[in-house]
Amino acid sequence: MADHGHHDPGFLGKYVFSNDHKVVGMQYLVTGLLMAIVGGYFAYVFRMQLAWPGMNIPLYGQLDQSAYNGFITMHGLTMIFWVAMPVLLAAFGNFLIPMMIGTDDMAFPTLNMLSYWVFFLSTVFLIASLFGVNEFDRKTGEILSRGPYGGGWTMYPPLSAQADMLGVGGYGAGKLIPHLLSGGNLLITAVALEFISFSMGGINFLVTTINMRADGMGIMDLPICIWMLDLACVDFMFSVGPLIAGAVMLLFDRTLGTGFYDPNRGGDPVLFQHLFWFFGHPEVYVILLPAIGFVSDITATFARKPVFGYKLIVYSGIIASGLSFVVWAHHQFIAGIDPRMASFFSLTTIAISIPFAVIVFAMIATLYKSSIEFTVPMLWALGWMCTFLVGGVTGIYLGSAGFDIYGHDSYFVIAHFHYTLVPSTLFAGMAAIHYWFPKFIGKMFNDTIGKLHFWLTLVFFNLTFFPIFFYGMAGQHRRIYQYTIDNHPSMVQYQPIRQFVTYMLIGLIATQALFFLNMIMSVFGGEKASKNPWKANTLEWVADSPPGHGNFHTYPKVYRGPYEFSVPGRDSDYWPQNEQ
Ligand code: HEM
Ligand SMILES: [Cu+2]
Repeated sequence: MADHGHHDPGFLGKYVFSNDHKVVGMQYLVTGLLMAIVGGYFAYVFRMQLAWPGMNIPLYGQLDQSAYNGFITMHGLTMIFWVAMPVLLAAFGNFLIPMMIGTDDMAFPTLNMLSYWVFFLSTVFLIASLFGVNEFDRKTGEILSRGPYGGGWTMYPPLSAQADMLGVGGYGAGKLIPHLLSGGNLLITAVALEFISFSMGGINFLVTTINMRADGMGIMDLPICIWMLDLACVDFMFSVGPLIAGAVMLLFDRTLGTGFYDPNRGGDPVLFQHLFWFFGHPEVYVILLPAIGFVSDITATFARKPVFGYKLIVYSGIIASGLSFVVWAHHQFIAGIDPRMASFFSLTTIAISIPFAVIVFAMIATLYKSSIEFTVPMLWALGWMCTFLVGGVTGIYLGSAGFDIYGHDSYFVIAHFHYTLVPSTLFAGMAAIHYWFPKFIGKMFNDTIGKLHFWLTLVFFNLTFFPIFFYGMAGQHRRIYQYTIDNHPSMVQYQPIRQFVTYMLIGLIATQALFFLNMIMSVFGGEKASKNPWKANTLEWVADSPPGHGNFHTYPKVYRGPYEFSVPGRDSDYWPQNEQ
């Protein structure tokens, strides 16, 4: 605080290699938003192929089958690891944790900076993997074709472990290099770097919350949003180890010719599925939990009511985080697991829906009999509730093995998880951006453009993804290049729906231009934000907008919980945590 800011760090130190948590947060946010454009572009290209097979796609050209596989793989990976996680967890974790607990920075600011730059490096590897080596001449080492890895975002063996597809065998040592630079190897490296980066971030988040809370702030005075960000870190850090081990073994299978996963070499491909989903399921909560946190906080502010059941929400979050480690095999019901195991995982999966249902009901109870202010962040928060509900409920269907044996790998699954991920990343992410942007940039957004952006997104999102449930139920299999009379005769009739949802996707993507426009307009010409434009209680609103280096002029003291709205007998309808 007092000792901050008396030396001039220069441009590089201030904006590039800064260890100020707000700059690191902004770096994550900007990288995440740019990657959203990349991920959205992939989706546009492969959806165009599905709607009008073989067409010359504007802004791309003709998409051949292996590029199609590459694009669906890269879309999934990019959206989950380079958009949802950096925006929801890393950007907002960085912005909010120190400010909401009333301190000047993270516990380990240098580690924090390093976390971003390792993430940046992972992004470079991800982009490089788009141009990875597909085929090369084993004798001369000459590269014959390039392209992204196309084995799906889960990278299941045996396909992903097949060394000979990649050129292993019969090459001289000098010809090794092109093979090592295959899209798959670059991708595994990118994901590994990303995990290192998020582990550094996660340690920082937890240590900061545990050790650096303002005077008087007990853990039950933390905003729900901080609870959820931290639980997401716990989920991430306790689940990522097995996947890292699994990924190293996969890399060995691909490069050194080991046989962990390849049955021809004595391995077991299902082992990878276990290692992947032991991480993969908690990972979906790494994305969901921050979203729940943002929505809870924003709902309370604009309902002008205390969050209903603070403890209930916190405990439900803890229970769900714990349970998230014992549901993973619901992704493997058709992998030949023992039916008794399948029953166990069905039960745990249905059980885990209970805490989430509790949380959503608590949010609805917060809204009950309140006078809602329909601001732009509140609209996004309400939008999250309505849309996520569809994703949560369809998850319960899929969790019962009997249904999933039919539904697995169909477009029903695609529709399910887009109704969980898009609400959490786009809706809750937009809620958070619109709510906290005035604090971090010091400018307000334009309300009219904000509302237009919200309503158009809501309509286009539903029209893009809801119809997919129908052909999913009809049995349309995912990861297919085109549905022809020869390969999928019963699916040909759905071509008009495939075209419709593609038009809607273009609408959805185009609508996002409104957001970028709004952001640019408000940065350069927006109305100046006051310290506490929404009249909220949490500590970040005590600081200037935007907060200077060190955040607060003096460390705030905390006297009460974060949600004391409409307290009877007070003149104002809010009561900041730091006011006596
Ligand atoms: C109420 C909670 C949820 C339940 C009960 C649930 C259940 C399931 C089940 C059983 C599957 C496997 C379907 C199959 O492959 O046959 C699945 C797939 C999936 N779910 Fe959920 N889910 C829930 C929430 C979420 C959330 C919050 C997210 C993300 C934020 C999510 C993301 C996914 C993804 C990405 C897949 C597909 C993975 C793939 O095969 O590529 N789910 N879900
Ligand atoms: Cu799962």
